[in-house]
This record gives sequence, structure tokens and C-alpha cells, in this order.
Amino acid sequence: MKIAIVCYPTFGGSGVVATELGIALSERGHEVHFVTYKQPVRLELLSKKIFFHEVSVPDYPLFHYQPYELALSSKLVDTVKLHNIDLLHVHYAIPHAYAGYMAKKMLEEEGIYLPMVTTLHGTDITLVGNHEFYKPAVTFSINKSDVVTSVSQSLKDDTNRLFTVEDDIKVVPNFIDMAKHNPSFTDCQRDLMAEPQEHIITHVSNLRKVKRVTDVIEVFDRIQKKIPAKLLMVGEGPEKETCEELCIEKGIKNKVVFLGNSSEVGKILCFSDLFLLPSEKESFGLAALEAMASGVPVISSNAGGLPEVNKNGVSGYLSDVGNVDEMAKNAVSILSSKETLAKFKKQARETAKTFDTKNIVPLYEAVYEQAVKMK
Ligand code: GMT
Repeated sequence: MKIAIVCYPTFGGSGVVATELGIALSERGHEVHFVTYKQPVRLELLSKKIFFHEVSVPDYPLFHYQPYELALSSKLVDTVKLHNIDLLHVHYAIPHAYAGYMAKKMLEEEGIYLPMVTTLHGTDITLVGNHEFYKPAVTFSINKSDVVTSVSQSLKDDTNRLFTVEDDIKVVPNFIDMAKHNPSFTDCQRDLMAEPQEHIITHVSNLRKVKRVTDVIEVFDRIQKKIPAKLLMVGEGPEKETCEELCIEKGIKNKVVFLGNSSEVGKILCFSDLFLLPSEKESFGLAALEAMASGVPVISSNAGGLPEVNKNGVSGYLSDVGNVDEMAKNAVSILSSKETLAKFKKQARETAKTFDTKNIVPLYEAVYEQAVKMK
């Protein structure tokens, strides 16, 4: 098939999933065309089967807000016609499904049928989508998509609760290429980050309030009082300064390293002993899955889709949002002995295998077949 993919090409989980999906589809023989405003961060290589089409919005002084949706739908129309695209897969309801539907309608005028699959990732529904202001546009975009998928059962339930959805939403969980997350990398360079006796605890996110990053610091503070440890904070975001201040206040500044955005998350995870994800809301928790795939147990909240990914007592532990004492207690129990840590590491990787690319990408292909037949 020739598939056009629209996503946010930045460091967010939805962009990562869309990019990895495009790469996996191309490896399975499909031709993939990314239509975005910037080349997706993880799309390092373009190939004979992967193309990138940039959406540029010309700056025009009359427009107070530059009309991105308009530029995107026009670019989609051109791309579909030029490359005989069979199907459009948009990640994120707004504005992508909205713009996709406009493209679909414009193409219909020319007798071209473009099936559209929309994948909901979470923030489009739980944070942005349920603002009354966006509700009509999100509801419309969902109901006008030929097939809608969500990345977890929890997100499907939230969507059905918050919006009047006409058709069944298919749950297609996020996935991970287990081969790319090898816990036995030889160039780990663990010694650059910590002393041999220190455990390495990691958090990766866009450091937004919804991630409850100050809880990460609170949990770590409790852990380091019991066992020698270092905390690696990976990512950039609005809560970074608050976290840095909290570290100073707690006197643990020298034990916490803020690494900023990194394209080497796999490498960082390979020398991590534990991953913290105490989020307020999380439709899936791709970062937790990436950690598990690298054999890193996860201490997370039980928000949203996290219990579908992180199995309590197996790949790590789940606690109620904000219960930092319990999170720290569970973390210390995992790190308490070499044997327990090794057991959890193994179990984390085993749990991640359910989400291996080779198990999940065929589910998307089945969705595409269904959408194409809906003509
Ligand atoms: O919350 C983020 O880190 C970014 C956000 C996004 O839109 O990229 O992530 C959402 O989609 C990811 C991929 O499906 C999920 O793993 C995240 O759980 C989800 N974030 C939230 O629901 C808050």
C-alpha cells in the first residue's frame, strides 16, 4: 500500500509511534509518505520506501494566526494525487483528522477516494479534546474518520465517555522494536553517569505538569536516603526549573543530572536500574514500555493506560497518583538485592515482548484493509 502519515514530528510519544510505524511499514513493503511541518525526529533515514513532504505555512501579514490546517490539507491533496496514495493515517485528532477530512472531501470532488484512519493518543482526548471549546471539532473529526484507533482500552473508554462517538474504536496498543532495545549493549558507559555502587534511576518525559515530575524528585529523595543512587532526568519542559529548585531545597542537587532532550534514550536506558513515571494522566506510557524493553523495571502511577503496560509486581509496581511514599517503598524493594533487581529486569523485558513491533504492526495493516474496503 501507499500510505500517507500525518503526525507531530517532535519529541512526543505520538510522533515517535507514528515514525516507528512508518519505518516498520516500509520494512514490510509498504511505501510511506510522511506529511508534516518538520522531518520527524526519529526518522533519520529516508529510503526508497520512505518519503518526507514538508508542510510550510507561508507567512502572510494579514493572518494573525497562520492557517496550518489549510496548508496541511492542501499539501495532502497534492501528495495523494502526485504519489497515488491509497490511505491516510493521521495521528492526533486535532488538527490532523480535521485537516485530513478536508483533504478527503477535496479529493472526492475529483473522483478520488481517500480512506482515513485516525489514531487517538491521549492528550488530544483527555487534555485538549475535552475543553468544551474544541469538543465539536474533535467529535466531528472522530466521527468522520473511516476507522478510529486508540492506543489503550483506557483511552477508548475515556473517548466514549467524553464524546458522542458513532462507531466502535479499535484498540491498537503502542509497540516497540525489541531488537533495537538490547539491554546488553556493550558501549553502555555507565561509569560516566554514576559510581559503581550507585543505582541509576531514570525519568524520561517532556517535563510537563501532567507528568508530575516533582513526584519523581520526591520519590528519588526517599530512595537515596536508603540506598546510594543517581537520578537521570531526560527531556526538556516547563517544569524543569521547579524540579531543579526542589533538588536544591532537598540538598540532592549533586545526585540529579538533567540531561535535556536526547536521541540516545536507548543507551541511557541500558545502564538504568529503575524507571519512574508517576504521571497524573497517561493514555499508554510509551516511555515506560521503552524502559521495559531495555530490561528496566518501572515504578509508575496507575493512571489511564499504565496498568495495561506496566504489570504490578511483575514489570514493576503501580501506585495511586501522588502516593510517593509507596512508590519509593516499592522502588527500594526492587533495588534491595541483586537477585530481586535481576528478576524484575527479566520480567520487565518479558512483559514488553507482548508489544513487539512484529505483533502490533499487522493489527494496523488489518485496520488499513478494513478502511480501504469501506469505499
Ligand atoms: O504526554 C506525552 O508525553 C506526549 C503525548 C503525545 O501526544 O505525544 O503522549 C501521548 O501519546 C503517547 C503515544 O501514544 C502515549 O504513550 C502517552 O501516554 C500519551 N500522553 C498522555 O496521555 C498524557
